[in-house]
Amino acid sequence: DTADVVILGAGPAGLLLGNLLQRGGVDCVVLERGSREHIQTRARAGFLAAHTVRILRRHGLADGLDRHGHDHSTCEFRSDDGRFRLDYSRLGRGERHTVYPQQALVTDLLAHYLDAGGRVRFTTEALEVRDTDTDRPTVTVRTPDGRPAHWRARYVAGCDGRHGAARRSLPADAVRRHHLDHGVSWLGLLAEAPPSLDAVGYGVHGRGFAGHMARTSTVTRYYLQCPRDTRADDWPDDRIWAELALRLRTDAYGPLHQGRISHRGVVHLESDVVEPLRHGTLFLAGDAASLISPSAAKGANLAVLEAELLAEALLDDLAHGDPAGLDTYSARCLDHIWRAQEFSHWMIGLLHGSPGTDGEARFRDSLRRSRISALRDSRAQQDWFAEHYVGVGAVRAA
Ligand code: RFL
Repeated sequence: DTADVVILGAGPAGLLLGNLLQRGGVDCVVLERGSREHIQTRARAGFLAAHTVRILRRHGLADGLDRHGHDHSTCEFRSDDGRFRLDYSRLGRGERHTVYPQQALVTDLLAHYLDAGGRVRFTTEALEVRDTDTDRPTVTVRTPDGRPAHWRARYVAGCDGRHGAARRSLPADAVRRHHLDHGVSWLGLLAEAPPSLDAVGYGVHGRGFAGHMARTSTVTRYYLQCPRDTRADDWPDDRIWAELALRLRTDAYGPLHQGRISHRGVVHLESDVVEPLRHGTLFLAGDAASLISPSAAKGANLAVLEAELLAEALLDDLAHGDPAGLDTYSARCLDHIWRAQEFSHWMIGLLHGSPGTDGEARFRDSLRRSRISALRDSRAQQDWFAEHYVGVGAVRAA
């Protein structure tokens, strides 16, 4: 089988790329390990940056989020020092988030792509990408009936996430990997309950961080910092609600709407970046290029930004014979990626205490407390926060 561009992975990155290439008249195919049902129900992100929404609107792919998404512009911090709110639509660049579940975005992108005649192969796992230093790279896959098959391409776009085949196929001596384990784990929860605050809630507590994020009018995402060796099943619903109540200080600030916990999973806060995002005719985008801890809700937004840059560069090359965009793709993305990584890392420091009671733990806790009070009191700090919190990647001065 052949295609000009073989795209690995039908997440936000792969499907946006597929849409843009298909419209540009490029022969492409998306190979996805999971089933259609799997990708359309996999709940992950929900907060889309203003820049992400602009990209989706520019390409006519925002009908679902314009109909069902809702604006979000406030976060609330609760700590030993009381609580305060920031309305970030009145700070920084005055931008808002749009809350729209990632699985709904994936469903929309897939529908648009198929409507335009796009090709997808579900339950088709990429195993290896070979000959990436030639102009005929080959992807070896396992087909739905378990047999091996090969796809030949002019370019391969690795949008298959951190554990995908694209990353695995990079020669060790051709890329540098940067990795940081933040030493923090979260229990990620979905509750069948309406949001309890009209804000993102950040509970900073001696027992650990707790977070509240709206998803829809009937579903709320919560996070609870947990020990690294936690198994999700260790936490029955009652224990979850009791711990959320403590850390979000419901005795002082009012109760949470409770409901069945429909999903629980442990997320280790880790970040990594592969540099460069290219080897020959293989390009990486989204989580395959850079994993970012979910502390600042940047992952899906970076995936969309990178997919648009990659689509433009591939179209320039394939339709107009101009490879300049492909040559600068990695450097342009890395600029955005490192800015997002830096902010995300800062957020981790803002939200988490240190385990232990020694002098170092006390020192770090005091730094965190001071970081929160600066955010509460300094308008300059609030503007900086708002710009990076709702922005994605490198935001250049106008
Ligand atoms: P995805 O979405 O993981 O899609 C990759 C696709 O590739 C498939 N795949 C393969 N296909 C073929 N062959 C293989 N060998 C394959 N291996 C994998 C997979 O089945 C999948 O369909 O990557 P993409 O497109 O790069 O998008 C990245 C985002 O999904 C991710 O960054 C975000 O979900 C991160 N994230 C958040 N990002 C935000 O911008 N805002 C948020 O509010 C937010 N919340 C979150 C998050 C991630 C979370 N988790 C689970 C880590 C909350 C959580 C809990």
